[in-house]
Amino acid sequence: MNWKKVKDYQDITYHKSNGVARIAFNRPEVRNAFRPQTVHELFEAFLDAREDHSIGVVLLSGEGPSPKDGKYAFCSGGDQNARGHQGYVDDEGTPRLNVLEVQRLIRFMPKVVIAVVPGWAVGGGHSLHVVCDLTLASKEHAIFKQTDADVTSFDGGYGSAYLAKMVGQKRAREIFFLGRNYSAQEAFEMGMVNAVILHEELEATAYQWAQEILEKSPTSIKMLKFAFNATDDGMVGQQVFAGEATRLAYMTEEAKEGRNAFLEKRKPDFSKVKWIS
Ligand code: S0N
Repeated sequence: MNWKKVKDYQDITYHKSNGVARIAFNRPEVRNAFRPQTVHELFEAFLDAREDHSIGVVLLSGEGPSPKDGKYAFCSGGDQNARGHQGYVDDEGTPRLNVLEVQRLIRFMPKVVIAVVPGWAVGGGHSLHVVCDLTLASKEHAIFKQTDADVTSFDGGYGSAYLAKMVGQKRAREIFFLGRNYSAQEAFEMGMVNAVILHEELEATAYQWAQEILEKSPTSIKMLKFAFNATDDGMVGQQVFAGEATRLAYMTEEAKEGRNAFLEKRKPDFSKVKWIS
C-alpha cells in the first residue's frame, strides 16, 4: 500500500497512498477516545484530504491494539477524563463539542469516507462510523455499542436520527435505549455495516475498496454522494447538491457567455443555446 506519512500528530496518524488518505485515531490505551486535541487534529487532516485534488477516498480507522491488553478499537467516543461540567475541555480550559464539525466535514466532503472498524465503535465513535459513507468491520474484533444514554452525552443528530434511516426506527431505539454490544455480523445484518472482513485482511480490503471507487467517474461519485445525502439534509443538502450543479453549469459555453457579456458591458446572447428537454 506504500503509505506516506503526511504529518506528525499527537492523537492521530495521517497517511496517503495512491489516491487514498488514511486517518486513524491513535490513543489505543483509552480505546481511541477523542479529546479536543484529537478532534482538532482530525478536523485538520480531513480538511487537508478534502482540499487535496489527488485524494478521492478517505479511510477512517483506529490504531491498535492497546499496549495494555491487546484489544482493538475504532473509537470509544468522547474522552470522559476531558469532560468537564460544560463539555469536553481543551488545554486552554474551553469546553468544546467540535466532533460535530468533523461529522459535518465527513458528510459534506465530495469524497467517499470509509469507516474501517478494527475493534470497539462506541458512543461518539459509533456516531462517526454512522456518518461515514461506508463501514467495513473486523469479523473477530469489531463491536458496536451506544453508551450515550449511560453517560448523559447524546447524539441527537446523525448518530441517532440517521442511524434510524439505516437500521430502522425499532433497531435504532434498541441500540440507544439498551446500549448492548453488537458483533460485526449483527451490525451487518442490521444494515449499518457493508462487509465483515477477517481482521488480518481488513486494512488491505479497505484499500482495495478505495481503489475500486477511484476507478469510477469522480463527478458521478460526488453527485451521487450529495444526492444520497440531500433527502436527509434538508435545505443544506439541497445547497450542497445545487452548489455542485452550479459548478457544472460554470463549465458550459452558456456560462462563459454570461460572464463575458457582463465583463464586456453588453447584453448576453444566449440565442445559440438550445432549450434541451
Ligand atoms: C469502549 C468500552 C466498551 C471498552 O470496554 P473494555 O474493552 O472493557 O475496556 P475498558 O477497560 O473499559 O477501557 C480500557 C481503558 O480505556 C479507557 N477508556 C475507554 N473508553 C474511554 C473513554 N470514552 N474516555 C476515557 N477513557 C476511556 C478506560 O477507562 C480504560 O482505562 P484504564 O485502563 O486506565 O482503566 C468501554 O471502555 C466504554 O464503555 N467506554 C466509554 C464509552 C463512552 O461512554 N463514551 C462516551 C460516549 N459519549 C460520547 O462519545 C459523546 C460524544 C460527543 O462528543 C457528542 C456529543 C453530542 C452530540 C454528538 C456527540 C457524538 O456522539 O459525536
